[in-house]
Amino acid sequence: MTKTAIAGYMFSNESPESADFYREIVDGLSTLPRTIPPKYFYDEEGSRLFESICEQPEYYPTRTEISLLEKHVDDIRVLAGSDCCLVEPGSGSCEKVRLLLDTLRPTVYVPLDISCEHLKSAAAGIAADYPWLDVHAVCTDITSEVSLSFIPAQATPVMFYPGSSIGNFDPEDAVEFLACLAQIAGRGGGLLIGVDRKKDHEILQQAYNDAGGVTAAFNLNLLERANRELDADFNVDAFEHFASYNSAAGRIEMHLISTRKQTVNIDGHCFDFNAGDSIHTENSYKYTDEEFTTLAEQAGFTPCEIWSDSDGLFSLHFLRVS
Ligand code: AVJ
Repeated sequence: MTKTAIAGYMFSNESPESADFYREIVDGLSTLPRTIPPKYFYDEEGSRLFESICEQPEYYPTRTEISLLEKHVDDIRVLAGSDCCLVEPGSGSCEKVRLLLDTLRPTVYVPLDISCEHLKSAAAGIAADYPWLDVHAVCTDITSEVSLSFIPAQATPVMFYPGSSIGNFDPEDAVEFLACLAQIAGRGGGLLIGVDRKKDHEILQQAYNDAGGVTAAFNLNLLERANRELDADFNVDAFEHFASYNSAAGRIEMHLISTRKQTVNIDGHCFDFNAGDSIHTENSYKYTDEEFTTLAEQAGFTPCEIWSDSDGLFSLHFLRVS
């Protein structure tokens, strides 16, 4: 683990990224259905593409959540309390938290992310723009164990998990992850979380098949990344982006589909594909408010407040550890 500290800004690195990518891609392609975990989308290029997805007209979650945060920041402040420590797992570009900082005035802001360079620059940007704020960034895989022993004892931890990233977990795993957030926050701690709602399938379909092809590029970047970082020889032109709503499961599924019969080599491992064979790269579950509240209750949270937009596309929940 490496640590870098300047006044008011601290960075810790706990991420052994590349080795895990190699193991998980080889394991994921060795059994059917073939899978690659979505956390590997977010290398530098993937993080950049994700930010571009958020600006696409079809991708409503980001702008809808931003307007909810802006509209309800005073209510959020009341629920978060006057001495909170804001912890953001999967902080990405640290943009949304800016909507909260001036009003919440947390003692410490703790962004956690798997993409180290992206995290470093985003966290340093926050430290520079909010000189009164202590920023302690930790580069880590948030699905692994995270210890935040440096959080001041008197501060109330408030976990901030925007973007409906909870949708990447299967419901049982979501409960387990939420229970980890409850554990980090501790009794009386808070959780402010964005959840994408179930809705008209056409709206969902378009949000994951934008006309600009950015989501397709984001999906295909997984293969480019394997070629860049591992000794892989994916022919990226021989795979196609596919995203569709699976209404039985209540989730958008993203796949990469082989357009022809081909063999891919990854550092001596061979993987055969027929035309039409899929690599399942992401699930994005959609929840009614009732469904999500039930999951959160199973994880040890008590619901406090739910905000939604007038079209009912997205919901923002504040919960407290029971
Ligand atoms: C970051 C997981 C919330 O599921 O909408 C966007 C990722 N994938 N477009 C989502 C994503 C394709 C996004 N999350």
